[in-house]
Parts: sequence; structure tokens; C-alpha cells
Amino acid sequence: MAMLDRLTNLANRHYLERELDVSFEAKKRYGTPFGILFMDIDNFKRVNDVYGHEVGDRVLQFVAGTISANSRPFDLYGRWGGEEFIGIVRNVTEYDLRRLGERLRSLVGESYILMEEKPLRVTISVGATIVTDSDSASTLARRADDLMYQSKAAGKNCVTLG
Ligand code: GH3
Ligand code: MG
Ligand code: MG
Repeated sequence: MAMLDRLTNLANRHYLERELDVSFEAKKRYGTPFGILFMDIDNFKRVNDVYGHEVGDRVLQFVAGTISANSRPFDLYGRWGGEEFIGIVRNVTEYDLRRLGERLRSLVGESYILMEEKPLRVTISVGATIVTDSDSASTLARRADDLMYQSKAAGKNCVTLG
């Protein structure tokens, strides 16, 4: 499938960008609000350095699995790049977007793979934002990315809404 990321089976960047365009169109025509969650795995380079790239790939797969197993059918989650994921969340309020981001953040932090019988866990930092009338796909993605970086600066493993 040309629209799926090979490693994680989530939507790929191309699919996400198309779906962002569709969501902007739906907002313009019908006023349907939407928001995005920008999620980046914390200290992922260390996972690769300590355990190797193959284990890093397995971690990407289980984080993707946690995200997709807990997503609503009308939302779309995908791999934006390396260890970055985006969720397009339809018809959502700020309150619910933050709750969803918090829920995914804590679920990822609680899940693990076993490495020599020991649990290997990672956390994610999240940026969450609702689309505004003056947004384009690129301003929206940039703001969500900036908010994700605010979560990093605040100590990682948290959600920043803006
Ligand atoms: P931060 O908490 O600030 O996000 O630190 P970080 O180490 O996660 O961030 P950084 O951007 O320094 O490193 C990201 C790492 O992700 C580096 C790169 O090797 C790794 N990576 C990107 N794509 C893949 C992939 O497909 N497989 C594996 N195993 N690693 C990947
Ligand atoms: Mg990154
Ligand atoms: Mg990272």
C-alpha cells in the first residue's frame, strides 16, 4: 500500500498531508473543527545507541501499535518522519484534544517490549493544537511541532496545548 509506512503500518507522510488537506476543506465548507497531536519519542537516539537499530525499529513498531490500538476510527494517525507521529483528530475541543494527548502519552509510557527479560520503555513528548481560520497545513504542523518542543523543554514525557 502506497499510503502506509512500511515499518509501522501507520499512514505515511504523504497520506497525512492529503488527509490534512481534506480536513481543511471540511472545515472551510462545513465548519468541522479538527486538531492535531504531534508526538516525538523521547531520547530515541539512546535506544539505538544502546540496543541497536533493529531494536529501535521494534520500539517504533510498538509505539505505533499503542497509538493505533487506542485511536478512534474517524481519526488518522501516521508517521510524520523518523520517530515522529501525527494524529489528525476530527471534531474535537481543546479539552478533549488534551485528554487524548495525555491518554496516548501515558499509554505509550506504560507499554514496553522485553529485552533480555527486562522491560524497555520509552516516553513521548506531545504538542496539541486546534486548527484556526488563518491556518494552512504548514502553519498548523509548525505550531504543533513548536508545542512539542515546549514539552521537550519542560522535561519531556508531557503534553503542551496551544
Ligand atoms: P529528543 O528526546 O530530544 O527527541 O531526543 P532524540 O534522541 O529522540 O532525538 P534525535 O532527533 O536526536 O534522534 C532521533 C533518532 O531517531 C535518531 C535516528 O537515528 C532515529 N531514527 C529515525 N528514524 C529511525 C528508524 O526508522 N529506525 C530507527 N531505529 N531509528 C530511527
Ligand atoms: Mg524527532
Ligand atoms: Mg525524539
